[in-house]
Amino acid sequence: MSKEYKNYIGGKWVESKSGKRFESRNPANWEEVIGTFPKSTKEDVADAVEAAKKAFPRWKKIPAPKRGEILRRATEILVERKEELARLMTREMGKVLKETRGDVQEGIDTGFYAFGEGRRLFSQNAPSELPDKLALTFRLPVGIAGLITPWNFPIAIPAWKIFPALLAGNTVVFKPATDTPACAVEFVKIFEEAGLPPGVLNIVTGTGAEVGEAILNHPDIGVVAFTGSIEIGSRIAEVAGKHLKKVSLELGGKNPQIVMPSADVDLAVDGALWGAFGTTGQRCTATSRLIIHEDIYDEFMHRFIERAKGLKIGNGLDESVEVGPVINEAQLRKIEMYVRIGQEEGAHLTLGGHRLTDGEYAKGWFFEPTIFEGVKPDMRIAQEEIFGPVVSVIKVKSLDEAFEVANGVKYGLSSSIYTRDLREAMRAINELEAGITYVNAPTIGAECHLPFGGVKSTGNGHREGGWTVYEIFTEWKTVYIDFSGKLQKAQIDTWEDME
Ligand code: UN1
Repeated sequence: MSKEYKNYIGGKWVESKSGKRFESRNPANWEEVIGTFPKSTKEDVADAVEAAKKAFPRWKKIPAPKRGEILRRATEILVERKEELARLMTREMGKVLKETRGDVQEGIDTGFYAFGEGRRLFSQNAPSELPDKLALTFRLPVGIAGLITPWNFPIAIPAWKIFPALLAGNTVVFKPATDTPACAVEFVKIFEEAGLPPGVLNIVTGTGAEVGEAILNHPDIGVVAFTGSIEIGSRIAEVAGKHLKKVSLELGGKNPQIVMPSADVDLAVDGALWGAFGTTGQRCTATSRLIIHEDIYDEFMHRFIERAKGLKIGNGLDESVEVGPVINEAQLRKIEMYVRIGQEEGAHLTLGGHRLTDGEYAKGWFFEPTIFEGVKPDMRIAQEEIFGPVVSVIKVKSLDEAFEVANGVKYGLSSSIYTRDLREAMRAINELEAGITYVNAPTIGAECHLPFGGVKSTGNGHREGGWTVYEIFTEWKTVYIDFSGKLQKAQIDTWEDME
């Protein structure tokens, strides 16, 4: 049944001033409309910013542990709704139920972590260089946070941004991806039910070109956090730079899994299957390059291809399905384009490469798990993010060559090495240019309480997750308290003057 959803601005559910709507459809069956949503404009964003601005002074004054309690209530509601939201997410976004449950769970973990952080938000003190003077620091909220999120983790990624932004005392204008607005609106309803004051969290649905741009260009938004593509990310950095906004970007990857001859091959195959084809390859942490040492190549590839052939593709609501559809037609076309590019570049298409259209697949965006062998490191299929169930396999002669290949891309999010040799593992930790390195585990599956993000063009130096996300959503205030009762001069008074 299709629902009519609205924007949530200043504690009220409202239509867009445009009067227009857009649809969200099920990628496993495009005849199913999940809901219709306001196609919002600059004016709607201005209203949301106004509401967030009005709510900010009061929200900021509530002590962080008390803000945390409201977020804990929201998280408890999320726990109760886990199954319902997971089912909605599978219908709206396509990934299989086990994974959508995991997605909601990641939101839950993040919410409880933020609740705990309400009693921490640690700052540091340092000795003053002058007597009878204290030097302290505090974290302050930035102000209004503009949060722009992707469709591949429809609850987890909004949760990563919303919970810490709110806990730190910011108010929020949230623009979810146009492919998953139902999950986003349902998530916002939970905060309303938990008693979040009006205006503290606002959602405005619509396109990047309208709503996203309006957020970027609004002078009253102090910090923008975005997860998505390099193209949009650099546009955001450019505009935010012009307006001197804080900005945090997480922009994808071309994540390698290295397999060395000493590896437990079955474990490495398990990891590669999950990393490359889990979430239909649509994670920014997905394994999109397998870098396999020549001595183990045939053994690994034989088992990997056999297992990949057996993966069950279908509607994610069927608990036995392992690989759901891709998100939409545009994404499917992009994957098809990369398959063509790979073939033209001379890579060998070992498995898959086609869209599925028969029977139950007829009305969905299903694509076969796809393996390219004979890939050279400089081919486009080894360099560019495809964001689908496509993995490029590169054969190497040594660990040094594996590092060179792994590091030879502009991205640097996640990475993995399978080896039983401690020296190889330690070298990988040192030498892989990535924000995350796994040893004997796949490139996906980061945990919410540790820093998440990447180096090089994957981001702009920030880390979401863990304690580091609070650097994004707070500003430091340094306080000096001089209780000497006289004028003391830093850098000028000597210790003899102080005696
Ligand atoms: C993403 O794809 O943008 O580490 C996030 C992982 C998940 C998060 C992925 N916890 O794979």
